[in-house]
Amino acid sequence: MHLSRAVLTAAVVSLAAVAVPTSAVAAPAAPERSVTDVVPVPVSAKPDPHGDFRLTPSTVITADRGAGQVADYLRGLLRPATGYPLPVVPHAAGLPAIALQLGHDTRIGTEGYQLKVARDGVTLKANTADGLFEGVQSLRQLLPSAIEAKRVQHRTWTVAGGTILDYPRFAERGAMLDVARHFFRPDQVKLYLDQIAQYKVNTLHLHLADDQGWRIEIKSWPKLATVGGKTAVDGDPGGYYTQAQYQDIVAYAASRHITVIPEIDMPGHTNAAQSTYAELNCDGKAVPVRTDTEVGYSSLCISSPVTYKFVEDVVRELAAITPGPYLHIGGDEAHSTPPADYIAFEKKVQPIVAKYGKKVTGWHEIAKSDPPASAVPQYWDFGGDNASVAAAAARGSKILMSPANFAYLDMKYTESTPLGQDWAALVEVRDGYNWDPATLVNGVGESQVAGVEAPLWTETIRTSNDIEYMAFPRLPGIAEIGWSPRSTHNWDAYRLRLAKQAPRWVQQGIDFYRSPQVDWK
Ligand code: TNX
Repeated sequence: MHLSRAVLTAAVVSLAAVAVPTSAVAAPAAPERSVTDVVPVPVSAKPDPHGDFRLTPSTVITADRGAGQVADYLRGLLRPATGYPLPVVPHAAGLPAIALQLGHDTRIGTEGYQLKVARDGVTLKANTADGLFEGVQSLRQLLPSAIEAKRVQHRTWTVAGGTILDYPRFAERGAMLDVARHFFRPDQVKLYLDQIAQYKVNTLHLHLADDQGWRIEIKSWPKLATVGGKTAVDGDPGGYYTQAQYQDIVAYAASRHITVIPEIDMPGHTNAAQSTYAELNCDGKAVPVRTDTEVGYSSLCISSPVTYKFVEDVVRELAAITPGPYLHIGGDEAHSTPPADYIAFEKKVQPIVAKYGKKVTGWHEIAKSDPPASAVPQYWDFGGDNASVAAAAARGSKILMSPANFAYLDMKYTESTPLGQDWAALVEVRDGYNWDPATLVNGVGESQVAGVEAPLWTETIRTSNDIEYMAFPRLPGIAEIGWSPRSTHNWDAYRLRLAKQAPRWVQQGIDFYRSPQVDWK
């Protein structure tokens, strides 16, 4: 049936005349956003349709002592698109406010928060600045996606009303960027930090050295960076971070409440060092430079004292510029190191890390060396039985979960994905979301899991757009697995929430993969 505009108008007028609420005439528009749409999904979220809060030019941000940095960050998020001043002040003095409060709430731990959005103001409470920061990431998603625009948008800014109580399932939600196969400049790393922080990722693991390139200045072995840093996969240009640049990245990460874990991979994946310094080879001859993508051919010289001088110098310098508690010592795919030598190497190197005040993390092969309970093996295999990993967990180690067939962001989505590899699996968005870190490895249950990490190896990845295409939309799924309670895990619900993130990525300029498994609209 076709009704003319005049007939429709008359119908609306007559309905209005009998005082039917307007919602009866126009189909009620589903709210664009709700506290239940946040990714990662909160522990509990109750929408309040009467509690929407409107940002205006007179809105202020109040901050308790200790909350100033997060308040400034929030202001920085909200100002470009609104153009409002949003001053950070100690007291609201009757003005509408977003209040950042620090307190003691035993339900939410060190990263949890409680958020209340009501008509007269927004209150965000946490026990720590980390918790406030994670709460700000939720608050941000309650605003229209246009809030992510870089220029002023003339429109209304409504924060969806309701309450959220939220805290993480696991302490560690990480991302890894391989800056060795291809080098990424500090500004590119910072961009990725900003992108991952919005999903409550709290760790960035930087894979700083591999066969094809060495990426961090070591003052006592200067050619590692200046010579070993020149190369990258396929003869592409390399690069390295000076220690000052690395510290600047670490500080930027800290401002996003992200801890950096630096990795020097050894005793394998060391060709860049061994082609630069002849004395790192058993025969005293430098090996040729390699920029192909083979793995497993290199090994430090396990019997040589120079090897341990090298390791100690690198560990000492890296520990001194790394405030986080962990150094990652690699340990994967050491196929050219005999097993007994591998154990001997680990037994010498792990105490060096401890000597410089850091805890050891490394790929799960390090579990074969009976590391101390403080060490965190990072599991990258496909799940099932792994006796040494289960034994490490039984001795008290927590295990970080990065199964290659689910969590590796360098795996292709489908056969026809232009970037990435497929040795572990094709990982569509649903595959990357549908696994449980607490049932992956036999003998490693919920309480023995440190968390999850999504590694991005970069053999085929050259640009920030490439990073974005592989990480989005899979990274938010790994972040949700790490943050949200298992009871909330549901693909059908997740894919709807994920679809609502896309307009935000468009505003942010994130070049994401439009998986056919998600109805992007
Ligand atoms: C395996 S799994 C590696 C890396 C490669 C990656 C490519 C593991 C710890 N190491 O050396 O870059 O596969 O997917």
